[in-house]
Amino acid sequence: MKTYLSTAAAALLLTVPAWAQSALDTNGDGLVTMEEVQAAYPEVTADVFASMDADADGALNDAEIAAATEAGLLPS
Ligand SMILES: [Ca+2]
Ligand SMILES: [Ca+2]
Repeated sequence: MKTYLSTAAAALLLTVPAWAQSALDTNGDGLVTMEEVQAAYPEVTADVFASMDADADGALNDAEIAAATEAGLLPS
């Protein structure tokens, strides 16, 4: 049982934290595109999206979503 518990704990640690896995990522690919953002927040414009997309790859990763949320650009 002890082994089972530590294995479960390790699995939990390896799992992406719930807060990092955005509900915005509707197709679950780990990136949030402008379409996915706008599906939830139609008021987010391309300009706002671009300001959230720090590395300008056209999608938001966990770090960018966290930063955008912290900056108040996305509701948490
Ligand atoms: Ca996605
Ligand atoms: Ca990006």
